[in-house]
Amino acid sequence: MASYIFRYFNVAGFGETTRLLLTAAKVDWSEENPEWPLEKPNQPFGRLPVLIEHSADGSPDLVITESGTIERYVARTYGFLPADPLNAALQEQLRDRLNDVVLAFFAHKSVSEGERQSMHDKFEELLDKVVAVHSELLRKNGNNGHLFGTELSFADINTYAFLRMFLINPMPSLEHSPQLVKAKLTPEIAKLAVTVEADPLLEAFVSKKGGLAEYVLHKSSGPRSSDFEQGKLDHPNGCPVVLIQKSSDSSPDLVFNKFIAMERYLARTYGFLPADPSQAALQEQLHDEQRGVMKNLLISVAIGIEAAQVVRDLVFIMFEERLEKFINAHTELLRKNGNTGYSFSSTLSYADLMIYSFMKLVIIEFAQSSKDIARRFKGKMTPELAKLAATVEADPLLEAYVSQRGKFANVF
Ligand SMILES: N[C@@H](CCC(=O)N[C@@H](CS)C(=O)NCC(=O)O)C(=O)O
Repeated sequence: MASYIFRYFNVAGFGETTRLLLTAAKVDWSEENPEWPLEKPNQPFGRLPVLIEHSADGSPDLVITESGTIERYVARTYGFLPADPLNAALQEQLRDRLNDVVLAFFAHKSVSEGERQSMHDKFEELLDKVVAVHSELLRKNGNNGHLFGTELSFADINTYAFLRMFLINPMPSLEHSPQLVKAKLTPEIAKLAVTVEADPLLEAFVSKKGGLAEYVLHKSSGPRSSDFEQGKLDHPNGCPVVLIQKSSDSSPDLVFNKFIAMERYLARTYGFLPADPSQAALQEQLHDEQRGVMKNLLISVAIGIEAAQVVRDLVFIMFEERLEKFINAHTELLRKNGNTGYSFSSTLSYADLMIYSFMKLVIIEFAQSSKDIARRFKGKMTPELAKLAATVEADPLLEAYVSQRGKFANVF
């Protein structure tokens, strides 16, 4: 098997896709960071990157330059680009378009103050377009975190490299880019980033160079998860959870002790509730309905054995009716959304998280305290809701949660 030397500067830049491809291809390769401009005359076109291939049979080394050419050569050789020209072209055009965005970014940095704004607008226009096109392609591909098919491809790697270049450790000239690019990320693109990083072929790369999760999982410029603390209120009747958002300046910490306010604040801040009020209300009303079911359920548990049988029966019937309505309405919603496992569109939303945690509470936690209710609830479960549970748990955004708290979807 051939081995490789990859020559580039010690930055992501035009080299990151090739590094990722060589890593994913599991070939023998090393990197050289030449002294510059001392080594400039020794490069075929006086610029980097350059790839040197030592063949296994002793034939002369192959030296190629131009980042796009190198990337395609490695991608084709190791099966990250399809052999079929049309399907390959569909991926290659994405790479060229991403490259245009990078060039537009550098162009706006290098012009005079007077021209900067219009060049910046041009860069943003190109960036918005690639974000929209990539997000649409990801949705069309079933939002599985891949742009094409179900496996890591040239297009996935390229897009991921683009994100790394702007988000992680940018060069001095990319100084303000992380906030700008981060603000434009869509859930589909964030999912691509976590999916690419979770690919075993890239394990070595990610563990050596660090991952993007911290950057892409927080789409807004709101606080990071590390800025939160879960506190305990000395509450006489339980409900001890409180969320404290620590302030980074001298302003006071923000303390929430009402579940709904807390959940909606987080959901809005991190893009799990749409900004559009009517779209958000569609999700919020589901939660309000779920609270109604929960209240009925708690009454039927609290009423205990002291109450007359007829009262207990009545309360239980009311609970079951409301529960059935709730389950049917949500099942219908899932069907209307193409039974993708998501309640709305093709990404994780507040509604998905709400119904998931409700099912978990009633089926798993009630199995300890109120076996009968847990059994009845489970009996009413529909395939659509079971799929939602599995989809939520398979979402890379919840990987850390699931690995810590276990899978609930196995119950079905
Ligand atoms: N079109 C070339 C551009 C290469 C390029 O601009 N390389 C820069 C680094 S990103 C370089 O070598 N700069 C040093 C120099 O020009 O002396 C490619 O995509 O490979």
